[in-house]
Amino acid sequence: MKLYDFPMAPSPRRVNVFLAEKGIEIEKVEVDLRQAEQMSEAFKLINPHCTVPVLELDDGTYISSIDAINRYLEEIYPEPPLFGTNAKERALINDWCHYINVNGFMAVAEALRNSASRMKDRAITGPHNFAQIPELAARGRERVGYFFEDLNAQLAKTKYVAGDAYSVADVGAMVVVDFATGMAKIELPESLTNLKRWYMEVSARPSASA
Ligand SMILES: N[C@@H](CCC(=O)N[C@@H](CS)C(=O)NCC(=O)O)C(=O)O
Repeated sequence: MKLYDFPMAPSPRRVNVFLAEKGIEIEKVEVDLRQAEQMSEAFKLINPHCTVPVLELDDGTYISSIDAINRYLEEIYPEPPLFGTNAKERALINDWCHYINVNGFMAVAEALRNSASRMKDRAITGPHNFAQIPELAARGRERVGYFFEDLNAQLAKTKYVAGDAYSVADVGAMVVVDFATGMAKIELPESLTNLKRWYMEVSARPSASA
């Protein structure tokens, strides 16, 4: 098994943190996004969507979405469970992962990719170029604010994002908070005390440095 990776980017980090939680070490191949290596003809044969992470299985199969990669790893390495231990837990974790992808990750990406000068004409990932739309950057920042508020409200009720146990939903949400506050420079409001309590706890786990 091999992971096509770029450690500075949030999406591969969601797999790297997951691997660290499982205590798994696998071969990694760096795809330098700063050099646009994801757009090369050689990499398009690995992932025509031109994104990282990609997991290559020993039989040459490629898996290119974060959730599919982490689910595959969960089946191969079930301990510790990060996708829940029964039908209800799995459903809630999947629910939150979907919410985090659509309203967290995509909102930060919308804010960043429509404003950063290095992403000119790269407002959306993939093989096709799209121009930036400044209004979408502003909308993305607004959406991230609501995402923080929603997580804060959830974390008033639960210890972790999807319930009492740490799960892949916490991995996703932590990486999105770091993506927002780091690359997109969107501050976490001091008033969101539940979110801050959770964020400090999950960020202190050894896996967070992956
Ligand atoms: N397929 C991934 C998305 C992966 C993704 O967006 N990766 C970004 C890095 S965070 C990327 O490869 N960007 C390439 C680019 O900016 O052209 C998913 O499951 O959501």
